[in-house]
Amino acid sequence: MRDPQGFALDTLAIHAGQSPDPSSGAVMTPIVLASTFVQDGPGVHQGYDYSRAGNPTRTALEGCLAALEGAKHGITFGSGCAATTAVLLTLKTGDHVVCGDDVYGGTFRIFDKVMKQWGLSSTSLDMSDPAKVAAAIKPNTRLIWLETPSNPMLKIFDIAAIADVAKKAGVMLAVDNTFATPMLQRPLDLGATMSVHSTTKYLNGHSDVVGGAVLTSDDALAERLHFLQKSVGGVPSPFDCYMVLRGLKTLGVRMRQHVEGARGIAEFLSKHEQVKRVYYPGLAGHPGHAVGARQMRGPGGMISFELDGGLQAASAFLKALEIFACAESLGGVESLAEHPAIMTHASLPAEARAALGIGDGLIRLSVGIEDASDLRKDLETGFAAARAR
Ligand code: P1T
Repeated sequence: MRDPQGFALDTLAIHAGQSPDPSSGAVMTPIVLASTFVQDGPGVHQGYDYSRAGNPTRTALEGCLAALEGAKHGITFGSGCAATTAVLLTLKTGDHVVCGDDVYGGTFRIFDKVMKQWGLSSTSLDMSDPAKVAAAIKPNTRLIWLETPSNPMLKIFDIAAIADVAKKAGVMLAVDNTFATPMLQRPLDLGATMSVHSTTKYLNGHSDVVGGAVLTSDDALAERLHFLQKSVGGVPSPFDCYMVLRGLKTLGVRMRQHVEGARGIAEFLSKHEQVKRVYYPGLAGHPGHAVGARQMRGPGGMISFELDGGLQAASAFLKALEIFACAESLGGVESLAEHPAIMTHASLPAEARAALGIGDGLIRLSVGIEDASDLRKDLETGFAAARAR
């Protein structure tokens, strides 16, 4: 596709960044495994010299992701955590980050256990009130970082309002868009400086790749991120880039199915007597429902809920499931269920988990695209096991 302007997301997901291979006419982007590229003379090459610096399969993926997010530039990494680290490496010792209180445990760990020792400080807060975000900005703040919907409490933060705060303060806004994907939410359209992804999740969609990406239209930031990609070297393999490109082709249909399935399951859970509370932005009672409806094209496929009976009940529930696999991660075609306090968010201090509501009874579901009634039956099996424990 020569110019991605003016095409719908479903079309971009299949064609952006890609064109038939000129050497063979192959319709699918080739997986270029070469680590190095011939030069006609020193410094004279066809745009690629060494695969850490650039690779044609990676370029295709970066083009496709950038088009989907409405960004000028795409920079991909070997994991979502590598993408997050690259963003933080654009800052320097003494800088400060204002961070959403509810983020993936591994993201918190990068802030707390890696970047802190290099002199980067951060303040975590619930960003439901953008005025509180403005109040948390210090003279040395350089970045606001948030997830929406957030992991695992499915909080919704107003990207446009927080982008306004960022703009007034002259700081960057990074939105981790992993849970929504560009099919449901485009942070750059709402004023964010960059959209960050774990491509491991919905973008690849089949639980067989670990990867990450940053999408931005800021030329200077993109140049720095490309430099860091090459210099720090956390690059994705050409094979993994191909796999994500392949997964992206069905992103639109998958996301519509994830949303439809999750809506039904959230309704079902909200009426279940063993469920104390459901966290799903598609439910009218969710505190972020209105903002979510405004900034998203659908509430997504992730649900968390509080099961009655604490850890024993949660454990019996998770063990009894047959279709939902008890596993970390999310966003694949297959349904997953997990226990955030023990699994994905174990690196958060116990007090922080308690303050967020990540307790012993909290279960997070990644609703896959299996038959909805089979999924419901599976959850009923889990509830029966929790009752019988
Ligand atoms: O696992 P990795 O590709 O490095 O991505 C990290 C990451 C970044 N951002 C969000 C919102 C994430 O959810 C993740 C990874 N999350 C899980 C593995 C999980 O089960 O929540």
